[in-house]
Amino acid sequence: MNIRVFLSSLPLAGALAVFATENMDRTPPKLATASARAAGFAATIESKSDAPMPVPEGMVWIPGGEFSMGNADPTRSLCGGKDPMPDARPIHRVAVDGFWIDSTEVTNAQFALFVKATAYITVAERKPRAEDFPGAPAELLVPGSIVFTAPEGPVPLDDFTKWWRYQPGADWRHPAGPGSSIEGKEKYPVVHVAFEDTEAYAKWAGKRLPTEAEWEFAARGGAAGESYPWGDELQPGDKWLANIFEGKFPHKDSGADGFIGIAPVAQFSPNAYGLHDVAGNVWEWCSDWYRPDYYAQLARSGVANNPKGPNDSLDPAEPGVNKRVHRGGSFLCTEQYCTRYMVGSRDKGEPGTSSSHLGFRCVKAAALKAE
Ligand SMILES: [Ca+2]
Ligand SMILES: [Ca+2]
Ligand SMILES: [Cu+2]
Repeated sequence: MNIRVFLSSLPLAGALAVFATENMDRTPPKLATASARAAGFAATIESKSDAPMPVPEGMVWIPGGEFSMGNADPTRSLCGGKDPMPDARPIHRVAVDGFWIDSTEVTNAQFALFVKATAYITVAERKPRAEDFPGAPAELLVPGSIVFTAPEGPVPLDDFTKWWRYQPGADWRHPAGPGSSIEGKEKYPVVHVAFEDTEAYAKWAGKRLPTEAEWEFAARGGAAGESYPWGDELQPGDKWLANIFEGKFPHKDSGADGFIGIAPVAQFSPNAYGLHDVAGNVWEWCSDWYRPDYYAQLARSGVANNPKGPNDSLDPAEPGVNKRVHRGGSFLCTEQYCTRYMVGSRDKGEPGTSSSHLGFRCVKAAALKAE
C-alpha cells in the first residue's frame, strides 16, 4: 500500500537441518513434515535460553534458535489468482537470538497511554507536505488515512481502489473518519499507524519493532515448515482459528470466524509461544526494508544470523517507492484474494502510509532485560 496512489490521482469526495554440533544440548528439534522437507524446510532447533526474569507485562519469551524461513506452497497462496509469492522463497536457514515479544497486537488502550504521556501526533493526523507529494492537488493534502470500505456489490479484484479510499480525518482515534471513535474499543488493535508512529511508541515503551526474521520465528511457535501458526490446515475440524475474511471478497464479509471486520485482540487461541493474532486481525509492521529478492540474497551464504533486512528497498510494482515489511495478514485476507495469513508469507508498505487494517507489535531484546 502506498498513500501516494490516493493522494495524487483520486477525487477526494466519495473516493478517497541440519544440526550444528553446538545445538546438540538443546531442546529436541521440531521436525518438518515430509512435504515441508520436500519444499526445503528443515527442523526448528530452539535455543535453550531461559526467559530472563522478570517477565515484561504482556510479553512472551521467544527462545530463539535456528529455523527455516519462507513460504513454499504456491497452491495456497493465490493472491489475485496468480501470484505464487516468489518473494517468500527460497526457503532459507536463519538463526535468531532470544527475545521478548508482545503477546498481542498493540491495543488502542496501550497506544493511548503513549499519546497521553508524550502528546505524540501520528502521521495520519498531520497535514501531508506538498513537497512529499509532488503533483498532488492542494485540496487532497489534508490529514487522513486509508480506509477499507466494502463496495455495494462484486467488483473486479484487480483494482483495490474499489475497496480502499483515502479518508480525510481518519486516524487512530477515528478509524473510519470523522464521527467514528474508539470508545469501547480499548482492546482493539490500534490502526492507522505509520512506520514512524510505531517506532515512536516502541521507543517510549523501551521496546523496538521485530525484524522480519524474529517475527516469523515467533509466529511459527517452534514448528517447522507449517503453513499457519497453528498447523497445516486452515480450518482444523472446520474451526476458524484467526480473524480473516469469509464470504465474498470484498463486498460481503460473512463473519463466519466470529468477526466482521476488525476484532479485539486475543479472541482466538495463541500459538505455541503464546502469541495471539499473528495470522489475521491486523497486519504488523516489521523493521526490515522490503525487497523481493532478499531471501535469495540470504540463501547464498549459509545460515543468516539475526538478519535485519536488506540495506535498501525495492518493490518492482512501484519502483522508487521504498517500503517496509508487513507480516501476518488481516481481517481482509481470504483465499479469494490474498492468503497472506500464511505464516511464511510477506507484504510491504510505504513507511508513511497507514490504513485501517495495519497495526504492530513490539519486541524487547533479552540483553536489555526487563526494566
Ligand atoms: Ca473475520
Ligand atoms: Ca496480526
Ligand atoms: Cu491479505
